[in-house]
Amino acid sequence: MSARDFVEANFDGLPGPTHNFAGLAPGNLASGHSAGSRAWPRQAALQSIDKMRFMRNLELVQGILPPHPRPAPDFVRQLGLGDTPEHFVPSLASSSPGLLSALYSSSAMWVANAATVSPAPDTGDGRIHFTTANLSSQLHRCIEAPHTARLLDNVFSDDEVFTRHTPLPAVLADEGAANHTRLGRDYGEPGVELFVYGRRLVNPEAEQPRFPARQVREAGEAVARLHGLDPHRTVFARQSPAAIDAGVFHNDVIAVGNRDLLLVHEHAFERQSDVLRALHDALAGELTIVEVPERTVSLDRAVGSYLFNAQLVTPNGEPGSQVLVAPFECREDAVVSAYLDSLVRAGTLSAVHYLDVRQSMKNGGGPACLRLRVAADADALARVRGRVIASDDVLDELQAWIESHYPEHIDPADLANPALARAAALALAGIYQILQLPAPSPWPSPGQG
Ligand code: SUG
Repeated sequence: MSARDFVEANFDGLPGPTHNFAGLAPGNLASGHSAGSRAWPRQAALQSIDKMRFMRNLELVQGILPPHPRPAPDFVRQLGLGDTPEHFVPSLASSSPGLLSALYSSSAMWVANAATVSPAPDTGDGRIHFTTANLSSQLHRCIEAPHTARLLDNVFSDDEVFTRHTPLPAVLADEGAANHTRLGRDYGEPGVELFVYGRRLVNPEAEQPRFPARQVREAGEAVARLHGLDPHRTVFARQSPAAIDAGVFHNDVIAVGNRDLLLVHEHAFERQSDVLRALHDALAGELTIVEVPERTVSLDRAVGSYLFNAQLVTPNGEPGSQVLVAPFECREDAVVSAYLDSLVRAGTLSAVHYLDVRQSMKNGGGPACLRLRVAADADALARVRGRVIASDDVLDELQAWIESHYPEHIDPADLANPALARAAALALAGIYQILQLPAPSPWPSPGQG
């Protein structure tokens, strides 16, 4: 297999039937702004299907990861709440509505937070490594980790080419690939992996004045060891506290890289010039860094438009190209769209495309949040289990199922009705069947339990 046979597959998380706006994520400005407003789960999932079709038309390998069961049956049982929605939903709705909305969150759609993935050429044993993220800094997100681990165990089960690591202990808060960037001219040659963190667990820096720093440095260090990465090809960088306080809760809100190109805001990292020099040196100079100045695109504008939460991709048919897939919100911002046009004119980007993922964006998830990158060769991709590599047929079947089984809209008060939990379970069962993945266990019927 030559380095040329490697591609980057993007696995997208499908929004779930209980997608709602609950304002659960402090430091994520969009989540706060949307809190309590009406959400449109069917539209969210159809926007995701359209996105996957769009990426396939760019000749990219597209994967699909299903939504998680909600309201989180395993977690509900662990908390001693039983397992019958008709019992625990109404009682939580009155005693602990915040917990109920966490249980219902569809946040697993942002699979950039599902795991950290290192491609085979970087790892100690020459296999593709996955570490499921524990997402322990937020209640509604830590619920995801056990189911994500099970999904990755099912989909990437072939031990000849994949190695999977369980989530790190919760105290080592880890938010997965959203704080990880893999750089290198070719997907099939050893690259350099950048791990970004917000705080240290041991000898911590001063507290953030406004918003919490989610990722712990020691988590990235553990992942790098577990994946057997070469320490000379691993770089650690701390997020700038000012960026976190401006709403950069993950690094992928302020930087995006692909192969030998890194697009990064001037205020992304602490000691930014040292970080960029370390990356440049580790890649022996084979890296183009575009540092976007504050005077051209301010931090606030970057967070508002999600300019950096775009997918930087190399379509299969265009080796060497760098195409940016950005959210619609970037096109609507005259300053940002003019800036992106200038990158195309300068030849840094071959093209910029804009996508409508507004339902996800309203909770702070742009195109890049919605996907998990897995660089792999054709052999490894052929060993992926389930029907999770998107084809026209799979996407058509998913679309038809979503149109007939997803709720059109959800208001906060709807979470108190156990019928939503039943409808969500039915909708989910069909998705798992279409993707040929083991079905999550159903709720017991109302009479039982
Ligand atoms: O963790 N939003 C997610 C958005 C995650 C975006 N992912 C990346 N940047 N890779 C979060 O903040 C909002 C849920 C709510 O408020 O209902 C939420 O969890």
